[in-house]
Amino acid sequence: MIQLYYHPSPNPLKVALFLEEAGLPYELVPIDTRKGDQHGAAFRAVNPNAKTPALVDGDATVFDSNAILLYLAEKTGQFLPADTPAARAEMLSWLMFVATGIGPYCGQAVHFQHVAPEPKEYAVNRYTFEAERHWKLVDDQLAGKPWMLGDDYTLIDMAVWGWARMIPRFLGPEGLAGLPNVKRHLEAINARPAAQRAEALKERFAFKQEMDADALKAMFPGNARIGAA
Ligand SMILES: N[C@@H](CCC(=O)N[C@@H](CS)C(=O)NCC(=O)O)C(=O)O
Repeated sequence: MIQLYYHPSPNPLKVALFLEEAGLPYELVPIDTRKGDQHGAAFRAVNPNAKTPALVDGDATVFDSNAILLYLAEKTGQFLPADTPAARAEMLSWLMFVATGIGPYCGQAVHFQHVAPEPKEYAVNRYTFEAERHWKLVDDQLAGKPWMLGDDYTLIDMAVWGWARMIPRFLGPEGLAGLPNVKRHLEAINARPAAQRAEALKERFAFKQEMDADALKAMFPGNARIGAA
């Protein structure tokens, strides 16, 4: 049985979506990052980077959400583009774009807008600008086609969905208005039963909601070096 180390946040959600879409049996191992579970020895043995998600499948252990998506797609042969060098090149390009662009810039845009102490104008501007620029590239890619790679729903659509759900949190309540193709794509995935099941997984656990001093310490241990909360 596959074990998904899970917290109801954007990167684990993409993997949950894949597992639900593929109909693979799996169990959840909750990692409450606001309580510091990610730093425990048991989880660090699975993911030395101490972040969710991670996945164990028999003797295979894989961490980093986009690596997990590729692992599952290759394992099952599902949600992959055509098996040609050109189609695989396009898929890998967008997967790495999500891994190195969408994820980090959106994550930092959330962090600096909602968590970081003042002064933060420079960082808010930089990460919000870059997040918006990345989403405009996704919007352009989706123009005139239903899915990121064309006519077929693939792992790239799932990778994009994890963070697209959060756009209002870092581009504001009207953030999707300037991204009509992203909005249409997000709504199409949200309407899928697998996405609704993935979103509902959080109801199974009582994850900590408060971003109190202990949660800040668990999630941003580097703050201690500068005496920040
Ligand atoms: N590159 C990693 C990033 C993972 C990541 O930042 N996960 C967040 C949740 S979306 C997390 O576990 N945060 C807790 C922490 O940083 O302590 C991936 O794509 O899986």
